[in-house]
Amino acid sequence: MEQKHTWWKEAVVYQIYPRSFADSNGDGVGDLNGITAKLDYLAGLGVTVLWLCPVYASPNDDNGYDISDYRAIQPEFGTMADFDRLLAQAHKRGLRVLMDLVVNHTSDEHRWFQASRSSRDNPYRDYYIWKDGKEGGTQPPNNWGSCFSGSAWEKDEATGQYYLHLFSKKQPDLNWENPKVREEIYDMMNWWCQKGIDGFRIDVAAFYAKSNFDDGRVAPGALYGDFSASCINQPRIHDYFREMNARVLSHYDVMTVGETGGVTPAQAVKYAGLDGGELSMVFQFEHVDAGERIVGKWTDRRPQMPELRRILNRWQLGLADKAWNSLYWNNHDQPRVVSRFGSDAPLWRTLSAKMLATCLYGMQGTPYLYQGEELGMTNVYFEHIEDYRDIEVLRAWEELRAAHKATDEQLLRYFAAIGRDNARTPMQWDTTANAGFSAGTPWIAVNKNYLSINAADEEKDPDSVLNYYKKLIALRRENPIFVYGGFVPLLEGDASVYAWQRRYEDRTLTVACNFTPDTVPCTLFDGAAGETLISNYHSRAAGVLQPYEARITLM
Ligand code: TEU
Ligand code: CA
Repeated sequence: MEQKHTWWKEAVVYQIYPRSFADSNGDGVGDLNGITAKLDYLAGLGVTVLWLCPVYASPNDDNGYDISDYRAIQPEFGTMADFDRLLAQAHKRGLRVLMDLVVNHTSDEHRWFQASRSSRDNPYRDYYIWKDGKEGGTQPPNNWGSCFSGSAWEKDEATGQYYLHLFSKKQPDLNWENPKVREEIYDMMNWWCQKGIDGFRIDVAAFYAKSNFDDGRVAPGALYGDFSASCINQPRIHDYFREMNARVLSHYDVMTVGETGGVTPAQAVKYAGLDGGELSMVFQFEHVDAGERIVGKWTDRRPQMPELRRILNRWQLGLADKAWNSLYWNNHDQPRVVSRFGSDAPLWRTLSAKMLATCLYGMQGTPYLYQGEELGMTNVYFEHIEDYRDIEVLRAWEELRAAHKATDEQLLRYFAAIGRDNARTPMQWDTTANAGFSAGTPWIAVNKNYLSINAADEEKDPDSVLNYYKKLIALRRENPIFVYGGFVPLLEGDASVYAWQRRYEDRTLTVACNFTPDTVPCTLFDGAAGETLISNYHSRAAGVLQPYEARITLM
């Protein structure tokens, strides 16, 4: 099928982690009014859609991904009136707004779960997944481990049964088999759509359907079984998304992006096929999961470009004319891309951040920009466990130490390399106290490098990462080939250079990125009559790409 032209294919999405974006009242926590105050900055960047990580009422066990009321705003973030004002002010500037939809699980403090756990025969019991334990109820129903360490089952003494939580025990999984649960969710989604939001980013969208409750495979050295074979991409999931589409999404001009860890390109075509029966697009994880893992998800090894290329080319070609790709390096769960795939050493940071940007915006799909990525913000390199706030890191620290799976020093190295808090340190606005994020004490430490990496300085510097992003985003807006051009891989055996072409009508874009700090041979741009649209170097050298050089030409 041909790619039909739609606004969400042409969009550039900017992801906001509200806790860490801008604090308007000095309590150390970013908030809605803080975001509203920065809308001109965002519009100036050229992005067209904002995605807000959860701003709903939540006890904050997992920073808002544990929701206790889907129709209320977290008081730390402001009020519903503040939200309405943010939405109106964003729309006034031509910025659309996506909400985060977290409906694989609720908070254990949600009134549904409070009722559900109160007795075995209350009307909300089947809103969640309850099972008898094994061995006279003393052992969990199966061996599954939770994403945040420990068993995925918690025994609830009130009724003697176990409930399922694939994430923390304060995030009980909803029972999607129950049509009443689905109706409640569709009602709530319709309520937000009627408020005028422009779509949803859908949290752990591949996990809703559970096919069986058999023990999972235990990886070598792992403490628990893997739930994937029973809980990820199970056949019923597509019934749910087709139903959600019919009951909610198809009634509005909205976009959706499903967070689908564990999908292959073939599965993505089912979720995000061009027939539009389910979702607009999905987030795949293969490229951010590249590279060797040491203990569970933890590692400090760096992935190599050829593996990244194999993965990304497979997605570009696998979805071509069948579905639509999302393009991202960063989000609130990932380390900073310049630290992981580029180099944050002062000599290379700006060049490699621009190279990575060129690479992403040169592909086909909708790009997602995570707050601070446009500045080339880096990992924070916390040295002490006390610096961390993320439940995933804190639980892994406890569990892996107790089980002697790694030394303290190794764990701190892994967390520094890939821990989620690397993405969650405050946005670096300027050189004033706390990087201009807050007049109070930030809930998590500011990266010490804010004096040299911040938006105010980068606005003024024509060679900054920020101004490079503005240029890339403008190029995409002005040249439909960036959005709709087909993808043709080049130099597939090269160890250092990732290159491809895009073709649209009678034009050709050539994109090449040197992923190394070395000067490497490359003749792609020699003698070609193409016009350079963008590069992170002012001049070219014949026969080579310079360290971390990236270039896009148009013929
Ligand atoms: O993340 C889901 C997910 O599978 C992972 O990315 C997860 O963050 C972790 O890295 C597992 O090792 C989503 C949200 O993006 C994340 O912030 C939430 O913690 C999680 O769902 C639960 O709602
Ligand atoms: Ca605040």
